[in-house]
Amino acid sequence: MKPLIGIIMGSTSDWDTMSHAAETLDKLGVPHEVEVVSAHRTPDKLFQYAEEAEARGIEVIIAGAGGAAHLPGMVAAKTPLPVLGVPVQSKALNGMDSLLSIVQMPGGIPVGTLAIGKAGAINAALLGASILGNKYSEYRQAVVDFREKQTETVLSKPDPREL
Ligand code: RP5
Repeated sequence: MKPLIGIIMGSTSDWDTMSHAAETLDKLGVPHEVEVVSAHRTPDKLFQYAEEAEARGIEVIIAGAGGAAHLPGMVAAKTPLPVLGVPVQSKALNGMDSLLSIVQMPGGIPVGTLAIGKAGAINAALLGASILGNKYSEYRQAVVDFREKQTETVLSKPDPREL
């Protein structure tokens, strides 16, 4: 199936985090692609990816980056598609640098920014699927089912000592 969500990241070192977005989309059955696209190491590739994504059929872009994390903002500047940013936890500043770089976009070019690290990657996938769910009923249903299963899991084991 043609990918509807593009997961991109600034470096292969971001994969530990961004793999959680891909795994979540796998669970939801949402077709996606994964690629390293660096704002500062491969700037021309970044422009090309952002400019061509919509025409290739991509409808949502999830962009993860760490440190001085330009990738989500620069991609958002070059495409009208919704861009969801995942701040990767950096070693030096624990991801606060990534978070502030991604979330503090000046008015005019939004990046929907998620939490730092694994939680942000999972939620970016869920939010991406919800966005697709406005158009594709199967992905809306997949998100509803995911939530129901999550609720059942919590309710079925209320005593943490039994986990
Ligand atoms: C950013 O720099 C990447 O998104 C990554 O989080 C960070 C460090 O990259 P590496 O030096 O590990 O390749 O561009």
